[in-house]
Amino acid sequence: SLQQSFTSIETEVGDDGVAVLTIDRPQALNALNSKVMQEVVSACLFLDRNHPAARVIIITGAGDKAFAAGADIKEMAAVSYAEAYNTSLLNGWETLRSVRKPLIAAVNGYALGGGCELAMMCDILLASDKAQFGQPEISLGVIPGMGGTQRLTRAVGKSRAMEMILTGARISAQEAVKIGLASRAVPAAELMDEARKVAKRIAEHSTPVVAKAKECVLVAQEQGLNEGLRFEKREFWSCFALDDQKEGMAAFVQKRKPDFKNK
Ligand code: CO8
Repeated sequence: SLQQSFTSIETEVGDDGVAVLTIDRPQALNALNSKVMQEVVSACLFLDRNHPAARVIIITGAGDKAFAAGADIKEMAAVSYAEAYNTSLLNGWETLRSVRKPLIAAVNGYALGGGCELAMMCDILLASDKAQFGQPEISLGVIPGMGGTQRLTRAVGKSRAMEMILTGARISAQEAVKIGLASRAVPAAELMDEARKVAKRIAEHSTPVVAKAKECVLVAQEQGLNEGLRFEKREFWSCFALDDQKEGMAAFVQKRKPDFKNK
């Protein structure tokens, strides 16, 4: 089963197609130690590949203080360069890139360092109005290492990314929305309802078509315009190989709701 022997995360799949994965180390502000990494990654892969009932995955943090206050500093403090290099320290997070189902970050509090980077690895970033974002690595004598220098720069542009990464200063949820890091900020008490609402809406659509759309948007972040347009066109054409395209367009013409079969 899904929850298996997880000890640092909680998982739950509703009958509405929405899975919620909660990082559950509130006493350490949900700091991302290697256990959390293994569990988040293996839960996401399982939900993605082996759990058709889960169509969208929401990632959030336990408690009302933190989404995740970064990689676990206590675990990293004594690591040598050789160990970091030889073990590909924290590289496991990159596995999340292979998840095809949409990931929504419901950022309920601090999203700092690796926490901000995890949120940015998700496809949609919703923030509680109490959330704070930052890349404070510089004040620990390191730099972001889970994609922060790349994804933050793409999200908010060079000058803002430089300011955050070089000063280590935190920004508010409102500021994060203003600069395009988060799509919306909502009152803390409404965050999970709002995230579910967005997730449910996505879950009503054809799973393979949603996956194609997600992949195309990610290509926009990763490749140049010509490559991206070529990729999009091919994915668009390939939609016509799906029964769901026939159903979606027939439903429109017949003025009824589509009944997607995900094939
Ligand atoms: N790691 C480990 N423990 C943490 C972390 C963390 N990142 N953040 C908080 N905690 C612990 C605290 O040590 C404390 O534990 P204890 O009670 O045992 O002392 C507990 O959580 C509560 O924290 P505070 O008492 O500090 O709570 P405050 O409300 O006073 O402060 C802050 C909240 C401002 C969020 C503060 O905790 C803080 O500054 N935390 C660290 C934030 C940070 O620097 N994050 C970046 C970490 S580095 C990183 O993420 C690198 C990622 C790149 C990896 C690259 C891999 C290739």
